[in-house]
Amino acid sequence: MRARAKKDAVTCPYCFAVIARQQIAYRCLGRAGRGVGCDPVLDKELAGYLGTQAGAVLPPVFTGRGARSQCPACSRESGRRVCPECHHELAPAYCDTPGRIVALVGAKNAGKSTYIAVLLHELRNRVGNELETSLVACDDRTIERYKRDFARPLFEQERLLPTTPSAATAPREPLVYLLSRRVKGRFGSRTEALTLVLFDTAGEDLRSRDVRDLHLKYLEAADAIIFLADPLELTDGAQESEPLDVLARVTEPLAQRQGGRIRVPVAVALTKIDALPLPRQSALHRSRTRSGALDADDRESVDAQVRALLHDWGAGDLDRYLDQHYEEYGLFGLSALGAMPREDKVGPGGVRPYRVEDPLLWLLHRFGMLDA
Ligand SMILES: Nc1nc2c(ncn2[C@@H]2O[C@H](COP(=O)(O)OP(=O)(O)OP(=O)(O)O)[C@@H](O)[C@H]2O)c(=O)[nH]1
Ligand SMILES: [Mg+2]
Ligand SMILES: [Zn+2]
Ligand SMILES: [Zn+2]
Repeated sequence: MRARAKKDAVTCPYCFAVIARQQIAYRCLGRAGRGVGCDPVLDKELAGYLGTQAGAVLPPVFTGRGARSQCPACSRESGRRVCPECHHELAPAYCDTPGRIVALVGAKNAGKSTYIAVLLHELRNRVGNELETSLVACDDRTIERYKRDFARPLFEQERLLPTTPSAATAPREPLVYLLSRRVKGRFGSRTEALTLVLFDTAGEDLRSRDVRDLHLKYLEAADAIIFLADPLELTDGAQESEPLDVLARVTEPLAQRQGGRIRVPVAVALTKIDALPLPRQSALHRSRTRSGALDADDRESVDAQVRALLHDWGAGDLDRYLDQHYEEYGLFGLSALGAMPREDKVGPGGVRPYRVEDPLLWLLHRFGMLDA
């Protein structure tokens, strides 16, 4: 397993290189604003990372020290920090408090894109207010892409999201957010953060071994994993379980690298809970009380309820597989849409999510960022 990020090391959330803090590089500000400064040139490292030269013609990268450093070519000071490996810009907030990396995976049609859209929306609004967290996008492209590919279609146009194209045909770039929170400790309060690195992976990519290796670096860098599964795939008694198959493909390489049970906590969430005929008194239908903390009793009953469902459906092998391979896992049930969609639109009541934040609350608690 990757050496746990030490205080003096930062993991680039784009290429996952582990960088000593003093090695974080700078990009010259160029001629922006005032006259003097370097001309833009093709940045080969960044172009390599992006897979295209578009957006990679920029003022040069240089090494230095401190929060700001002087460009050796033009003498202009710059505080714009970049990864020394892939040259992607690193947000100042991320350099200051690099959070634990949370990765998200799931099979095709598991509900990943919808979940990403709704989770971020909730963290911005209701859940963010309740927990007093702040959510900051770590780069401009994250902001643009979230609006264009997720928020606008789902919330404004109320259309379902299209199938995510494979990484083999479309460039793959994560949405990177820093979710931070003031945590009171014995010696005053401090800011702690989770870095949500959300690759909206195409489910089909995790099925092919080749492309899955692309995601391996991502999974190896993760401090926590959220695994989404479509319960309808588990209930239909198919002899080949797609969710388990994908989970195994994700788990095998991690297990091989580190030997023994995997220590990274994994939150396994059944999506589309609204589509299940559940008894009224089900914990999954009960709304979580909004207390600004993790409700341990509620957590236990949801975990137990999902486990019971899995066993009822004859999908107990998923539970056993998790137990064999992970030291710590939590079972969750959630609904991003809150109701069955009609054709390509969300239900008539709009997007009414429930329990989408539960896996994150558990992880926040797990990382000492939230009381129980
Ligand atoms: N009932 C219900 N259906 C949902 C929910 N979330 C997603 N769905 C359905 O599942 C379909 C797939 O959701 P996506 O979010 O696109 O799934 P994905 O995992 O991104 O799929 P790929 O990109 O193809 O891998 C949607 O078009 C909806 O029909 C939910 O909360 N409730
Ligand atoms: Mg998708
Ligand atoms: Zn990088
Ligand atoms: Zn310069």
